[in-house]
Amino acid sequence: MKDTLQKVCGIFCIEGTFDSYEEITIGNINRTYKVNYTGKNGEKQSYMVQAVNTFAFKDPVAVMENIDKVTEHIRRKKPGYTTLDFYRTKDQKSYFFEGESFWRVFNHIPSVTHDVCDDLSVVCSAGRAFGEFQKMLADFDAQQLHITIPDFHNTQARYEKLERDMAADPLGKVSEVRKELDWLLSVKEKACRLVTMQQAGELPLRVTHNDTKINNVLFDQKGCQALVVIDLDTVMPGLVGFDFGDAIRFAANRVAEDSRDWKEAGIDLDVFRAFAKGFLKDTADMLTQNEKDTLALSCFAITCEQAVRFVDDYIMGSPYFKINYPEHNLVRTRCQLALAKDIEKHLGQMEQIIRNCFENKVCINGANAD
Ligand code: GN1
Ligand code: MG
Repeated sequence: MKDTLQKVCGIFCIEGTFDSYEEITIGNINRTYKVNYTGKNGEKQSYMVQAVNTFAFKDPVAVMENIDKVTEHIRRKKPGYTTLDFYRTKDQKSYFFEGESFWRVFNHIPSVTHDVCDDLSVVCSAGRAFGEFQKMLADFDAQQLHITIPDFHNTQARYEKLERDMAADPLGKVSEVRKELDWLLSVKEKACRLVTMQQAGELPLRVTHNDTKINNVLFDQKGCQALVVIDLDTVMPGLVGFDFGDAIRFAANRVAEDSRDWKEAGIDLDVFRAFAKGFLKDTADMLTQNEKDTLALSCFAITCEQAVRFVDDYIMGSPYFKINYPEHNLVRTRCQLALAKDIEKHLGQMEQIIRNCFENKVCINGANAD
């Protein structure tokens, strides 16, 4: 691997001596490495080298074009705001394509990430970062964006693919997950409601991040203050609920997304409230009534959608998500299912928390929002 990384860094005109590298295991799609160099004057410098997964991203050049446009827009609006900066090759490209491998290199930002977090001020800060991200892109022309993964959060289309794959059942795994599948199919209408509303013109399309796991926020080195939202590969037109729901699905779960203790999965309402307060700080004023009314439901919808994606990948032999052991996607599915069931039970309370946030004008630093 060292030779490949060194070669890639050379192509992106990185100078100095290659010291070492480590693989960053966060992320279920791309392969990411931190490489450490000593520059000409003896200074230590690290870079992030990433191999984009071309099975997930069929047109990675389009991904890079989107990222360039979005980061440029943010830089123009907020000079001095931390952003990812991509290194260029000799011919000024932000990527290097060789065979199946699509490489890019960006700045390493000294920072901390959280996979799970029960510190409510940290959660609130993450919410604020994702809300601010969406606000910064509110005046970005969505027409300029390529659709990097079609129907990415089209829950209906995700269900339809699952149903096709269940019918084909190429590996004979469907009977093993019959219970999970039956439950998911039984809530299909509710899980797809956001998409149905969007199709009926009842929810507006915005520019959304679409992959708002809390570990896609870099925090300062104390781990408290959000610095920047990363992983912009899926920035596309979407619903506000995609970002809100996905963030809650990940950050407000009582256990990790792939915990073998999936029976313990469930919604932590304190984390939910803290994230909502942060997220709504910048977005509250721009949301329509329907958007406000469906924020809690979006958590249920996105959790079901994620379960559909994991179980589908499992029955197809896990071609999409990185796995560490054969049943990894099954464990992830069960964990999402347990979480979705718990969210469903608490929907009324979640809706009340959101209403309280609006009534209290989303006072991020002030008294409790409920
Ligand atoms: C993938 O790469 P990562 O871990 O940020 C996936 C998300 C899923 C997530 C589940 C392009 O995100 O949609 O929610 O795994 N990204 C893509 O952990 O499919
Ligand atoms: Mg991602």
